[in-house]
Amino acid sequence: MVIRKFFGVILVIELIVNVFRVADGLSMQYYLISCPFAEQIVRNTVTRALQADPTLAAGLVRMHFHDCFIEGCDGSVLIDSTKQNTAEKDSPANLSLRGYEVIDKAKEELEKQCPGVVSCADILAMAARDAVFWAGGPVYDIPKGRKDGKRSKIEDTINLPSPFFNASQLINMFGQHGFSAQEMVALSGAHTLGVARCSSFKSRLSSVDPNLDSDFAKTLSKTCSAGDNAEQPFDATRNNFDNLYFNALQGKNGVLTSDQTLYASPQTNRIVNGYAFNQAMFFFDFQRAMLKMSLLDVKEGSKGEVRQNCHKIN
Ligand code: HEM
Ligand SMILES: *[C@@H]1O[C@H](CO)[C@@H](O)[C@H](O)[C@H]1NC(C)=O
Ligand SMILES: CC(=O)N[C@H]1CO[C@H](CO)[C@@H](O)[C@@H]1O
Repeated sequence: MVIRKFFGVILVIELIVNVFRVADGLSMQYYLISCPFAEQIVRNTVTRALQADPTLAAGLVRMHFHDCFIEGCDGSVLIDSTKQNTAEKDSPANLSLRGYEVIDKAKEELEKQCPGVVSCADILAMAARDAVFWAGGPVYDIPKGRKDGKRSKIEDTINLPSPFFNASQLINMFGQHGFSAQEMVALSGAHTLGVARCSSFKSRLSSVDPNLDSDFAKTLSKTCSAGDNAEQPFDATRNNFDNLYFNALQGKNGVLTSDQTLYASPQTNRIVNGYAFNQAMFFFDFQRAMLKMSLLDVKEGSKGEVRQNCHKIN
């Protein structure tokens, strides 16, 4: 009797595991059995970190983007360089990635609760999602089950878009990852958070740029008078996720060439106007595009590992 009950319970557990974890693939409930509080642990860690420093929301969102565009969303952006290998994070293109310590903190908590289970790639994807919501943006669920990659090379970072790109080049590069022009513009809306440093836009100031408002050009010059690392917020509310970024583009107050080109180019102008007019539409498109981005070239099952320490491969 007892034995039959015991096997019954095992059967039910197996059933649940099979229903929610489709082979090695990703799923919404991937950690339901193996680490039921994974989502809460990440969310609590992110919340605490952002309460202490709200500017880190931008850092987490940008880090997830850089992770996904190089080698897929596999935590490669988190790996440290070694004597034999210069990693992505030491590329000039990584510029000023921020928020590594938030991922480390979440990983530490997760390793206490369920050692060796939750990948760094999943932690980063969840943290970016939670940061968007914390800053006032849309809420959305993402599948989990990404495995961590074993490659992180500085030369791969040429696959990141340049702030000097025009709209055709942006459409082209995002197109290579399967995104439409509309999705590219929606994702660029992440620049509603955070700042750019003078070195990323100062070349715009050396001649008169017809796509740059003359008063805003003075603002940028003033920022740059404090040096190459001086920070210029992308819009008036750097820690709030809203659609003011798109309103800024309409006023020729875009910070990067790659921002302002979205308004200047006939290929994307209407999309910018749409998002500037309708924040709900921006939020809707953004969360769908982020979900899509979070699935770029993910490594499933034995194609990757769960790193013990997000800074290095096992
Ligand atoms: C469309 C092509 C894109 C280009 C050319 C681009 C370029 C840049 C550059 C140059 C900076 C400033 C870095 C610095 O000066 O320190 C920046 C910041 C940022 N980017 Fe992008 N980006 C693009 C798309 C995206 C996407 C798709 C996301 C996320 C979904 C994103 C999220 C961010 C965030 C949040 C910041 C602010 C970071 C901070 O304040 O720490 N960007 N981006
Ligand atoms: C965008 O840049 C590329 C490469 O520099 C150039 O060939 C192309 O003509 C540019 N497109 C527009 C619309 O300016
Ligand atoms: C060129 C550059 O800014 N590289 C930085 C990339 O990120 C790492 C880790 O934060 C920094 O140590 C590098 O200086």
